[in-house]
Amino acid sequence: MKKLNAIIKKIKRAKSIALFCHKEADIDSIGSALAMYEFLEILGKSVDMFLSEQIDDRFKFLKNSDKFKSFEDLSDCYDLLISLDCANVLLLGKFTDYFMSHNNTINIDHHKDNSNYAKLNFVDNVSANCVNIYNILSKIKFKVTLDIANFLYSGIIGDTSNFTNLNTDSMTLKVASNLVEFGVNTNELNYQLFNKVSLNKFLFSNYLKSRVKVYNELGVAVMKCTKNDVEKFNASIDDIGAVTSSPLSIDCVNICLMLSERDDCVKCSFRSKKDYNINIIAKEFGGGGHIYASACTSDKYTIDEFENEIIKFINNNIDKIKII
Ligand SMILES: [Mn+2]
Repeated sequence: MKKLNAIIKKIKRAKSIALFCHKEADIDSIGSALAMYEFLEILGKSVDMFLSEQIDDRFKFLKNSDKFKSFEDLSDCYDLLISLDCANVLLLGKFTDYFMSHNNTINIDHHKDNSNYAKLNFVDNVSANCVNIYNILSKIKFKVTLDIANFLYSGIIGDTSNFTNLNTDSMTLKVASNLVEFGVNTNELNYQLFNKVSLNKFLFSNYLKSRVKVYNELGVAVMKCTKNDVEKFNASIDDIGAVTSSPLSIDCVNICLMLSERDDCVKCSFRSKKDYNINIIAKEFGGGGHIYASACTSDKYTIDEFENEIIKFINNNIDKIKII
């Protein structure tokens, strides 16, 4: 409550506020920003939202999604900066230096391994950062609008994969239930965020799945996506993310990896079933995240080398990765 009061005090004092999502922003980060944007506008603040990249097409149906600004639009005019859903300062991408050099910053996040990099840190390890935003707004008795409810519900179903991930707890469902009472159209948001695909994306996802490699003795599945694949299907980073956890459906698979070539590195995203802490693997390679969903990158290995190194590590440490 003390932290909450401090946040509200900072917000009340500020005239102009900038909101920042993490790079490769997902719907939890974007939903958090859109909800805060509307809340702060209602309070009469001058607000801007910033993204490291262009917003993903899938999120363009959301109100105000066209209001996100890019690094080039950044100026020195903000009294207060707020990062949303960013576990560490490097995830702020191009905005890292700007954020760290400002003397009035707030970090609102839900990652357990958050590095508390802002002047004021509100970190609560709930299922989605949108749950944090909801909790903040409800504690100060702010009346959530239907638009804000839509943003927050979107972030929650994003980070819980529609209430199917292991992070889905009773608080998640209670908050979601409250948001539904504000009139959220769950069916429409579910279609927009999970089921709606273009033919290309449909084919891209089937292509990646068709090339899955299973290490039977380890219970590990690996999918790989090269730059060529992305080009061939005109896919986006988010399209890769949408396929990442799919091999967990396979009965003999406990851990899955999605390796993808990026401009300057290879990224590996991990997902696991209950009883497997894949954060250990991501950390070993300089990354981070959650117990059941983590990621790391490498700028020294090729995609095949990175796969080999990670498989080697899993092979040698499977006893540590398995939660007893
Ligand atoms: Mn999140």
